[in-house]
Amino acid sequence: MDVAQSIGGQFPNIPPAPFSPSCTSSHFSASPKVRPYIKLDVNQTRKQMNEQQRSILLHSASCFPLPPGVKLSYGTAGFRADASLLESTVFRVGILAALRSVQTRSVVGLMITASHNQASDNGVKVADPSGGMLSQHWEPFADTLSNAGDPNTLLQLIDDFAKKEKIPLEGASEGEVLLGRDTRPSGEFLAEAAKQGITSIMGVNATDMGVMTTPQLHWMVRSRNKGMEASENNYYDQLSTSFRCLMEYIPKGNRNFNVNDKVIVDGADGVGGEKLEILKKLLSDLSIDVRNRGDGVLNEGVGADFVQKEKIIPRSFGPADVGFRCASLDGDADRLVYFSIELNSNKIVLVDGDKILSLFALFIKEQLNILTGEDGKVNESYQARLGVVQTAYANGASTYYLKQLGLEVVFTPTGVKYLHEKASEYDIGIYFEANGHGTILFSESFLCWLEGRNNELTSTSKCSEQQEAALRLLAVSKLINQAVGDSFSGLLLVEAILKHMGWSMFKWNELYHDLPSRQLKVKVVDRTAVITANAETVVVRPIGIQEAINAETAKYPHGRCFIRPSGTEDVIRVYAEAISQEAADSLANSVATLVDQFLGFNTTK
Ligand code: NG1
Ligand code: ZN
Repeated sequence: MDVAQSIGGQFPNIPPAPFSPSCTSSHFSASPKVRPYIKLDVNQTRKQMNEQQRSILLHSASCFPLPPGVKLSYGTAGFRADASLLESTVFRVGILAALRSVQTRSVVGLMITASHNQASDNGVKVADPSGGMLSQHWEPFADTLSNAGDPNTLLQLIDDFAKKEKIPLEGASEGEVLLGRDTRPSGEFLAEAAKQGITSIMGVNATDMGVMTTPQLHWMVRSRNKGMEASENNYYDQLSTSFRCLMEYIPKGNRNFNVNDKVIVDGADGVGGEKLEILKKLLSDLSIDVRNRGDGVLNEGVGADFVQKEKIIPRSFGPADVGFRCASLDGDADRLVYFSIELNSNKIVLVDGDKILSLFALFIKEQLNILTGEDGKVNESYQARLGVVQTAYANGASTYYLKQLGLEVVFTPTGVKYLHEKASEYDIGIYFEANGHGTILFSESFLCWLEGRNNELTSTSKCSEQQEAALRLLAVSKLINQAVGDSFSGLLLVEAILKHMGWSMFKWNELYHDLPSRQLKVKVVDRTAVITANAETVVVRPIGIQEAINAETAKYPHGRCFIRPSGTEDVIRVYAEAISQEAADSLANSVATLVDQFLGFNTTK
């Protein structure tokens, strides 16, 4: 595109568009696509369509000016900020998602959510055709695009990027972006901005899926691109059917074991509560009592992040719930933690993502052993690789436990985009963040082998222990979301495994004892001044701070401490672990003071 030509909108050969949006309101109505109808002669098509595309982009971009002084970055999980600042960013991410769809000739997703953040925030992220996070090599483009100052600069950036990435923008392209949002009040108007962005790329449709959980949208994108049925009902069907299948293969001895069939779920007053109400109707063998379904303030004193970080009973839970298994989802239902309520206290016993991961790893390993023998050799030509992926936030006791089980444990930086990528290198890759975000990935080749093995066993040793193990693993691969961490599939898998083992939550929690830990946040002048290495365990900038952290940590027996800039909040996070809670608190506080001295407003001087 030649931007200079487009200034002033001088396109003599293009007749006026029959439909043209006006920018009188900052919020578009649910308008159709911004796509003028033009009849062109064949030889002119390529050039003319280019100009038409340019004119559409310039026009729509002029309707979404950047708020002054705002600079956003794609971060750990897309853009997040106060919702009032996000309209122009969401519009631009709409353009990006459409370009990604055209380039990959696949369906792409755009989710409007700020997950566990406060209700007044919102955010936007893109689901790639695989259903996973946006390819990381597009993130720098997301950053520059979202911060481009004026329509012409925006146009130039799109043009340069389209040339570099060989994205055809001559008008003959096709694409589709599925658009989802959580229950935040700002979601609706931001979805309109996204639609305008998406449809500013000619040939791309925005399909509004309405309110849904983040994992549902990712699941739909993945299913659509695999040519599978991909409606919300198909999602519920797949989860409930595979859960039923797992329950069918509970070992006979454990079927009547006294495991309470009820779980109480805190929906964080977000989208998870209302959707779980739909799913639970399809489940027998499990009773789900859903609390915080959306009538209170989202994420305020409720939800997985609150429960994990504060370790306090969430709203709507109380003494009557002592003795029950309780679980918390986050605002967009991609995180899951369990907890139980302590008698005569406002404290909870937390069973976090690390313990969910450990339960899953134990179960999968057990089933693989039944199927393939202790040495993991499936047959002469196939060796199944089982791997576990964690971040520096994983409690040291969980890592020790997993390694004791003989599992391969690897670390990545924070953010599921890194964990997911690493986990996909295994035949079965299990990843979880301590905060409860994670899933289990099965490789296509392993699933193919598993199907074959199951067929073989059907003819040679039907209903054998081995065949049951194969069927269980196949059911897990269908139950657990292959696109992204999903609190619903996580919840159902935990419930099925506890039943399978005949375990109470107490027994599960006894797998290992967490080392006491503390997380703090420190406000600093510029969090981007902190640069880390080695999966975020070492700070390389500013110079000198890591030595100071090391000196502080050395004062605590078995102490561990690291800092990193948050990708979702404007803070530096401090994590400390030690042999007692007092020691962990003291280490975290001392390092927070160091952070303030090196980077902050020096309030602790
Ligand atoms: P940041 O703000 O970058 O720490 C938080 C979580 C991540 C991840 C993202 C996305 C912690 C310490 N960090 O990221 O693990 O879940 O949010 O939601 O929990
Ligand atoms: Zn979330």
